[in-house]
Amino acid sequence: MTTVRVVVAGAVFHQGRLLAARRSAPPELAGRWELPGGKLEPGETAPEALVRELREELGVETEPVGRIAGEWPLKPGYVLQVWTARLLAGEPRPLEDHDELRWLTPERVDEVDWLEQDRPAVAEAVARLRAG
Ligand code: DCM
Repeated sequence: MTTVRVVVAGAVFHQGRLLAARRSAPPELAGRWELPGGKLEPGETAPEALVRELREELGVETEPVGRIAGEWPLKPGYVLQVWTARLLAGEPRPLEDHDELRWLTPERVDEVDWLEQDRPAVAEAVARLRAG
C-alpha cells in the first residue's frame, strides 16, 4: 500500500495582503516563492499542522480560515493542500527554510516567481482577498 503524505500550505492574509515566502532550500527550489507550510505529522489535522509550521518557520500565530479546494502533486508520494489563514499575532520572520518574505497586494501578486504547484491556489487566494 502506498501512503500519500500531505503538505499543507497557508495563504496568510493580513490587511488586504497575501504573504509570500522565498525558499532557501533545497537547491532545486531555492529562490522560488511559495505559500509557507510543511508536512503533516502523524495524528495531526491539516489546520493543526499549518498552525505549527507557520509558528516554527515564521514565528507567528495564525488561525486557519478555510481550505482552498483542490490538491496538487509535488514530488512522488506528496500532495499539496492549501488553507487560507488570518495572522493573529507576530510579525513574520524567515526563521527556517526561507530567506525573504513579502506582503503582496492583489495587484502585485505576480511580481514574484511562484513555484508552479502553488500557482492555482495563489490565484484563488487572491480572488478571495479581492472579494474581501
Ligand atoms: N512545497 C511546495 N509548495 C509549498 C510548500 C511546500 O511545493 N507551498 C513542497 C516543497 C517540498 C515539500 O513540499 O518538496 C515539503 O515542504 P517543506 O520542505 O517546506 O517541508
